[in-house]
Amino acid sequence: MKLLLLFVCIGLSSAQFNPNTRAGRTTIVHLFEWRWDDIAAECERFLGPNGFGGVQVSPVNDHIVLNDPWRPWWQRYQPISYKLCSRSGNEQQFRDMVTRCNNVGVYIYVDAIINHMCGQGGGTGTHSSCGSYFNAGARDFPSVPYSNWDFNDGKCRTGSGEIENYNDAYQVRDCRLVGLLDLALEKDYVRGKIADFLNNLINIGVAGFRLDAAKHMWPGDIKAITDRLNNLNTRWFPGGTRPFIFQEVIDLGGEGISFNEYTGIGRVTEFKYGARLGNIIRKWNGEKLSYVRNWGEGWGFMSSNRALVFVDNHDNQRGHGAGGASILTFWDARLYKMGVGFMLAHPYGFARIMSSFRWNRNFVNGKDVNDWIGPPSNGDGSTKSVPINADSTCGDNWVCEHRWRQIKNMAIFRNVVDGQAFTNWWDNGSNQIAFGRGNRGFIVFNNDDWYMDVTLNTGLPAGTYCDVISGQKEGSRCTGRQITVASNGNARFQISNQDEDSFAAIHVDARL
Ligand code: QV4
Ligand code: CA
Repeated sequence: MKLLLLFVCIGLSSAQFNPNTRAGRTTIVHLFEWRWDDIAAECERFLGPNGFGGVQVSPVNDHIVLNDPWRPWWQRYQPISYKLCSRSGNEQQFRDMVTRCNNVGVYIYVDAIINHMCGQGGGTGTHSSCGSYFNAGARDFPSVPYSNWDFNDGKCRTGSGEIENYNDAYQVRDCRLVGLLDLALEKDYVRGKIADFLNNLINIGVAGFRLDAAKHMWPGDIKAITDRLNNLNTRWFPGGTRPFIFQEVIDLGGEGISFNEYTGIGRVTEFKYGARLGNIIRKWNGEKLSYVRNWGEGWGFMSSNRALVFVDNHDNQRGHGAGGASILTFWDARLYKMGVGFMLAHPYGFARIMSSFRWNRNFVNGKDVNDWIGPPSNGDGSTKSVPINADSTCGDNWVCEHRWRQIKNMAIFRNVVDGQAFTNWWDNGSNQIAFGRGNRGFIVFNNDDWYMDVTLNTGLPAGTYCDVISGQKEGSRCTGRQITVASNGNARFQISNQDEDSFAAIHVDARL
């Protein structure tokens, strides 16, 4: 009996590391600032048919509405209550989206802002997405309700009440992050309000949560809240399924707080991943692509089964958060596709693809002063719908990286090779590398400034394969490069550094 109990406990706790994606689906997409109606349509017309596992959505709850600057994207990181209305839509639209996406096997992961409410300078009134009244100065949020008993003002020991030193774990947790009113998460009442908010979302059908600003919450408080969460809705998930938890903890090393304080609760964002990959692919500081032979734990990253990995995120693609100038984004499209292609081919971590909107950057002294600009919107501040062009790209300044052929095909590649070992490594000692995933997939990169012409052992069965980067398999033909694998598994790869994309990938589902 004891053994059984032990297994049950391990089963319960370990399940929060499991993304809960449908079998054979390995990747989620952050549809940043998309409207619920558009996400539902995208699940049915694109994400389901192409095997994506899920969508991270922008914060779903009542948030402050700001006019100065005009409706910045970050207003949604300033909660006013836990009612489900935001710039992306109302509760009914949210419910419809979850049902429609779940029904095609694309699950929903909510960006949960539970460390704080709005900025201390948020003022008084009903300037919120649900029209809820609040008074930031008085810590009064009647639509929850929260009052000044529910905030950390008295607990913070810095003069300003704000975080002043990231090496002091107490400040980082108990003081205000950039002026955001810090919730007293040790209080049963506050934990209860947050658990109710998240359980309401679980009952609607969501599969898990991104815990925003997790570094600013005591691990014990987070655990006390996640332990109160219901199992997922059995309309779509097996009985006893625990919500997937991934915590935003920026840890590039050298701070007072470390990621491993959180890896017992759920997965953690591995920010070292994107920061180092950007350096390598940009070939900065003498970094070479051949160095990634031991990529993952070998580079000091957290264990693969605790890591949530990404090339860029909504913060560091615009200079917020961590990573700096090395971060690859859609603005550097050719390098970005290599970075995302590498992430999706390599077995380390659970992968998230960023899907962005374009804004008119304006660099002043090296900083983009337009980093606040919100999504494509109409004159009244409402967010524009996402138009899909005939060539399957998106219009109206929605970037839709997830729809780029190279990225969509690498998401499929990741599904095809899921569970297969990292094999058949080759490198030229510089920036040309290749590796396989068991006998189901193989990828080759040329990031040197010269032509690449090599014959490599792919580990794949003999046949004629379509390169899914320069094209794809359509019917009985390849629209791009064709690669012939001989009976001994060898194949010749000729990749020019002048090619549109200087990498090639083949897998057993793209064989003629
Ligand atoms: C300003 C001053 C404060 C002052 C305050 C008065 O800086 O000193 O006390 O006014 O009200 C916006 C403004 C910021 C302003 C703040 C509060 O940019 O200048 O403070 O509002 O009014 C996003 C944006 C922030 C934004 C915030 C709230 O990035 O710029 O702040 O939303 O709207 C650390 C954390 C990490 C965090 C990262 C950005 O460890 O957890 O910083 N990342 C997450 C999210 C991120 C979000 C938050 C956390 C906050 O990914 O998008 O910040 O929810 O590394
Ligand atoms: Ca806090």
